[in-house]
Amino acid sequence: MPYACFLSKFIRAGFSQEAGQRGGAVLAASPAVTDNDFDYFGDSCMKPEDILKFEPKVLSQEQREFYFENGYLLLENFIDNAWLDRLWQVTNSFIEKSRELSKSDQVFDLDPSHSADNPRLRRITYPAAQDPVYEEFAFRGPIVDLAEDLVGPSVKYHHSKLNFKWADGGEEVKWHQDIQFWPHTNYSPLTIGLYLDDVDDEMGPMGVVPGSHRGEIFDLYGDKGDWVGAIKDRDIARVDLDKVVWLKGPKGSVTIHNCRMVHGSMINSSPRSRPLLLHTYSSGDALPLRGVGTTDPRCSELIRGEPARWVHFDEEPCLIPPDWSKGYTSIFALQQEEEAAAR
Ligand SMILES: O=C(O)CCC(=O)C(=O)O
Repeated sequence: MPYACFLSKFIRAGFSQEAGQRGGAVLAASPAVTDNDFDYFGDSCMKPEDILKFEPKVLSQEQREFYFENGYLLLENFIDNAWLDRLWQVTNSFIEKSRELSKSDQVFDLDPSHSADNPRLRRITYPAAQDPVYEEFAFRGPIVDLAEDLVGPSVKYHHSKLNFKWADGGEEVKWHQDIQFWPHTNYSPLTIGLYLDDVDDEMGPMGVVPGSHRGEIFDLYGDKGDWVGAIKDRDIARVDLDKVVWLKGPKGSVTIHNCRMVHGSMINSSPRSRPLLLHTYSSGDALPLRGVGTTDPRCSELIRGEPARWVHFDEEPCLIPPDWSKGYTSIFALQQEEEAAAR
């Protein structure tokens, strides 16, 4: 059943926020199951209704239902200062290292105006593969519990990145959906972002369009047939951008968005940078397609639960991206190159 059809059935069945009381009764009548008594080796696949039957680790049942219905969550102050201090220590060491570089490489994606005196990083690629602190955070940190509550009980890691959006003009990320960059057999993947610093409106917070994860999957190729990684103007007209929610908050706040969510962010016009550490996870029964869409060395590694014996295929088709197995820079580079070519 396509995700959208499932969602409408799920909502009709009484799990929606509007039907809160009825939903509560349904949930109360269905006691939480444990990994041991759930037959996920059988013919079932991990759809929202199955995931919700498991006892949550950190989220409330209302927050999980909100995520499935709206496609996103914002959790303010979710990560404590001890973690933030450790992550900042390693992040500062990467910023220092970047001073030695004059052009982007496989780890550092640099803004065109980057220099040794004035480092301007756009992105660190696959941070979890670059340093043990990032690795611990991605594979065993508190966000893995969040992933488990929304895709579990089996969770697979897909990739990580640290988007800086540097001060005074850090680039925008145009409206797009993620799943076309790295198609999977189903639409369970989600991305969890951590703001390493306080983020306000001026700093280019992540913007999401609630419910758009239940809508169409857009073509991210441009009119010349080249990949632009952004939704075309004439297509975005079909999305209700009046509904955009800007996800901002104090440092330690966490954003979560589904892989079909229409999202983006504006230029950072403030004098402060906006480091957002992002990790993508999927249900254990989702397999990445097309050369897996990332060269993260630990892509598709199972980090919670048991390996799936059956793969879950959603019947709704997904766009196939170009073959990036020989190299991928960043969404910033791809979207900005397209802009330059159009000028
Ligand atoms: O950094 C951001 O604001 C958004 C990043 C994003 O959407 C992406 O990298 O796919």
